[in-house]
Amino acid sequence: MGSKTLCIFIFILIQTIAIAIAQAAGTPRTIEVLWRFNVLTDFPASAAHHGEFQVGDELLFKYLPGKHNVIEVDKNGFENCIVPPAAKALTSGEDRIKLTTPGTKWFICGIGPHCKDHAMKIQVDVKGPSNHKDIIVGYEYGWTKNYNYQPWANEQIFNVGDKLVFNYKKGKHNVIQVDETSYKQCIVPPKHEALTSGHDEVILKAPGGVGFISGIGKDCKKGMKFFINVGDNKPKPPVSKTGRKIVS
Ligand SMILES: [Cu+2]
Repeated sequence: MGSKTLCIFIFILIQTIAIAIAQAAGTPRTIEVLWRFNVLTDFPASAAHHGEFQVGDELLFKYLPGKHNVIEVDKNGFENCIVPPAAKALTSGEDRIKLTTPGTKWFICGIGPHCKDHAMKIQVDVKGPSNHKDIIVGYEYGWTKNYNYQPWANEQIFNVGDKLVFNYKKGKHNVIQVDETSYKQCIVPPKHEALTSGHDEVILKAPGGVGFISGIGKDCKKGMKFFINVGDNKPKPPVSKTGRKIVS
């Protein structure tokens, strides 16, 4: 391999890694909108392909300059195709609009009857930054026998909205949500719903104590159980290094 080839190879490698890191970090994206007749019906499908819109993302409206324009409006303006008197129309044909706040945004074309008769309008739901996290039970070991889950659980911080992910071989184990007594004594409650997919996700919906066990064979007695305290996700008073609350 010549040194030039090697250089190109390394260059591509670095770029690939950079893109992968950017995607993993949820870096703001630019989402193209083909701004044309019937975009109202076209857009949702192409938008769904991108997943949820996040604060920081940017919309790029593409069209032939002079043919159309882009005006941000309110809900009423969107539904009734009303161009506000003081509206600032974007007209470049490659108009970029940064989504800076969460909530619903509305855009219409202000030329002729394009909005009313040709469905040149879109609605975009922008999600705010989320502090909910995915918590993989047992890290890379997953949900398995002969792993002591309580120490693992004690190392985590659980809050309402967080998602627990149980990974295991389907059929080998399952996941049952239980109370503290059932957790301690490995009792499968008579009325229960077991998760059995092998990749089970549980969103923590309420604050307080909750336990999880495997209801198969001796799984629970062999350590497949843990009990956690779910926080309410509200800001806490500062805690000193010794773990005591600071009283002012
Ligand atoms: Cu138009």
